Amino acid sequence: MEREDPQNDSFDFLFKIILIGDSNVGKTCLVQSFKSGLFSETQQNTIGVDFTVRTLTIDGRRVKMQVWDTAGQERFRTITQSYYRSAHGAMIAYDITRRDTFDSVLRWLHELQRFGAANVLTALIGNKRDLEAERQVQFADACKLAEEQGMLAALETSAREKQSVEEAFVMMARQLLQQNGLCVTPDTDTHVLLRTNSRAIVTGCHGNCFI
Ligand SMILES: Nc1nc2c(ncn2[C@@H]2O[C@H](COP(=O)(O)OP(=O)(O)OP(=O)(O)O)[C@@H](O)[C@H]2O)c(=O)[nH]1
Ligand SMILES: [Mg+2]
Repeated sequence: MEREDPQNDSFDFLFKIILIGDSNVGKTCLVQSFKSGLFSETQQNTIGVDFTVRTLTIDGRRVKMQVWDTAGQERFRTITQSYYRSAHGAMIAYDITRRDTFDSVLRWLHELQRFGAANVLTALIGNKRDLEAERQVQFADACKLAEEQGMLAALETSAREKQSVEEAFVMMARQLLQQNGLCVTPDTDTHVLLRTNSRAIVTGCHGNCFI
């Protein structure tokens, strides 16, 4: 996979990804890390929905990722729900140091099922894995939930340490390419990552393209 060429805005595929989950789990920081590699300790709460774009090159195809970063605060729920319908993929994020944010995941999933497209691809993202000493959610519990709910994968990330953030978006892009009939070659970096803090739940076309 190559980095984005800012001079070239052409693309072969356009995928819309929505980030949902409780307030302060780190959705905006994850998007910023994906977009620019930057992290902010004093990130403001999102008002409504923010929009970011980054084009990835995967197996020679230019894949434009339109990322919709939604507000987790309850008062924005009506606005954020209106963005669900057009999403091809959804990342449901929780904070590994706050059990209540993990307990909310099912509620977010139900909202997605209610307002989103029927075949929307979902991944479960446990963020802030740099705060291991404060961990309240075991990765095994996340894998179990993701499996029960037919999600693509469970991953743990750190926006602060830039751990597995890029991989999470690339994984979504690869699976969406596969759904469009393209069998993409496995990513060697993702291969290593998936053995440690991530588990692919759904296997891809022609066997398993992730693990
Ligand atoms: N230690 C640590 N802190 C993080 C990480 N990601 C985000 N944070 C912090 O968590 C807080 C909330 O991050 P945001 O990205 O604003 O959370 P959000 O989910 O977008 O919140 P809303 O916009 O209200 O829905 C900020 O203080 C961030 O600095 C991470 O990976 N590790
Ligand atoms: Mg935010």
